[in-house]
Amino acid sequence: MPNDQAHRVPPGQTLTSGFPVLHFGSVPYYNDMSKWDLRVFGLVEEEISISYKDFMALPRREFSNDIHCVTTWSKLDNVWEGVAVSEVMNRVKLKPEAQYVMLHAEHGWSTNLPLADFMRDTSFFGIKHNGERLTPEHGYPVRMVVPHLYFWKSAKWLRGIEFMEKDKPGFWEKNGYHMYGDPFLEQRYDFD
Ligand SMILES: Nc1nc2c(c(=O)[nH]1)N[C@H]1C(S)=C(S)[C@@H](COP(=O)(O)O)O[C@H]1N2
Ligand SMILES: [Mo]
Repeated sequence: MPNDQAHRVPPGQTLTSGFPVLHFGSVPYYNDMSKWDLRVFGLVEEEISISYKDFMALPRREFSNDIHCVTTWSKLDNVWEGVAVSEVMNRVKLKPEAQYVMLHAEHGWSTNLPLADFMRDTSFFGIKHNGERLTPEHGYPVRMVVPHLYFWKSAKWLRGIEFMEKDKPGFWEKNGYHMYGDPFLEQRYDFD
C-alpha cells in the first residue's frame, strides 16, 4: 500500500477496489416512486415527510471519502453526489432534548448514532456513487453515508430519520455490534 494511504486504513482492515454488497434481508423493489417518502420525526417541533420529487430537487454536491466495513474491507477514494444533512435539517426545528438519531430503512432495518455524528459536514444523503445512480443493491434511491463510522451506520434504502433523547440500539446494535462504531478504535462488536 502506498505510504500516503497507510494512515487512512484503520487497524484490521484490508483494501478492496471492488464495492462489496452487504445487508440483511432482501433488496427493496420500487415500481412507483410517488409512494416513497423520507419521514423526519421524533423530537422535532413539527414532523415532516419529503416526497421523492422534492428530495431529488434538493441541492446536491460532491463528497469524497473512504469507507470501512466492520467485516474488514475498506474502500478508499469514493466520489459521491449527495444532499448535505443541513438541507434536510433546515426544514425542521429540533427540540432541545434531541441528542441521538435512529436511521430507519425499508423492511424495518435501523441503525443509531449520536446527533453530532449525523450532523457532521462529512455525513450526507448519497444519491450517486462514482458517477452512477446507486444500484438497488447499494441503496437506491437514497442511502445515508457516515464515512467516519463503520459502514453499517450508512443505512441503505433510507426512509426515516428519528430524533431521540437517549441512545437506543438499531438492528445490528441489538445483535452485538458496537453502539458507536469508530473504525480507528476498532469498535466492532460489543458482546458481554
Ligand atoms: N438498510 C440497510 N442498510 C445497510 C445494511 C442493511 O442490512 N440494511 N447493512 C449495512 C452494512 S453492515 C454495510 S457494510 C453497508 C454495506 O453497503 P454496501 O452494500 O453498499 O457496500 O450497508 C449498511 N447499510
Ligand atoms: Mo458491514
